Amino acid sequence: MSALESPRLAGFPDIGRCRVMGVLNVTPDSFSDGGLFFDHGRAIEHGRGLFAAGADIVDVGGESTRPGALRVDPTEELRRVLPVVRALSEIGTVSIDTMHSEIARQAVDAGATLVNDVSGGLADPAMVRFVASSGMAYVVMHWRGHSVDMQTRAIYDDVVVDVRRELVARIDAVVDAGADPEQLVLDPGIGFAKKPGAGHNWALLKHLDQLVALGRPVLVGASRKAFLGQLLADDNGPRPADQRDHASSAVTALIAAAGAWGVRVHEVAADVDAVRVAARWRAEP
Ligand code: PMM
Repeated sequence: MSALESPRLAGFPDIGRCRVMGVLNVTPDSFSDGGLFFDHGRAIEHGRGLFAAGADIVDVGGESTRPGALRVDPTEELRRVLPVVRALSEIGTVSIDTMHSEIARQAVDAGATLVNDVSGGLADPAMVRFVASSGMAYVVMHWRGHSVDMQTRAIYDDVVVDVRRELVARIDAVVDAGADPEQLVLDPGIGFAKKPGAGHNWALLKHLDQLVALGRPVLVGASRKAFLGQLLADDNGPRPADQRDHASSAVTALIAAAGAWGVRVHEVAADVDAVRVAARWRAEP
């Protein structure tokens, strides 16, 4: 496989550039858009807007995973996401951001075509069985534990080597459960058990080639995250989440230029331009 060929992902033809996944959190408490789209009507309207702005995928989630967040009852999570998944699946490609296999199953029945599990199958043992039996495309993210105390687990000898090794272990577990490797997308889990102050996120982004080299599509969710707020801090403290979009687009261009399959972002229009720049950059001999 040449550097410019993408690995195959079940159900997703190559589009010749990094995909843009728009974030749609149907939650009251996500770190950057919490509460804005908690109402189904507003969530669906925002999802339509993300597609209109050029999103290739809209990622619908009903549980905040910001550092310190508490778990949401699965019945409530399902109530939040299902009507939104159903409505948006009629107009575009939808992924379901959940750690629960039952929510993934119902979202897939409602039209979702990608399961985005930030726990990489660790939170719900039934998830890998569902992924194997359904044949759905599945995002395996690097994860060390639930959000409530995940930052206490951000201890690494070498964050790039350790995250890569732990992701390979998750690939093995999902494939051992019967999944086809062509179902899998890898994600370094920016901000999840990664300390902004320790440089973990920057190291993973700078050495993204180490994950791309595993031969599976790589998705990265860096948009508006705390490490950018810290980079852009001034005397008032970290730059607030809703003022991190220019930096997010710069990071998107770098991630796409490094050969990522997708970026998970909030400000879709700018990031579509950024991935187009990166595609042209990569095409130049
Ligand atoms: N980050 C968040 C939620 N879901 N999914 C994947 N695959 N990768 C991520 O980095 C990721 C995710 C948290 O961010 P949000 O509050 O903006 O949704």
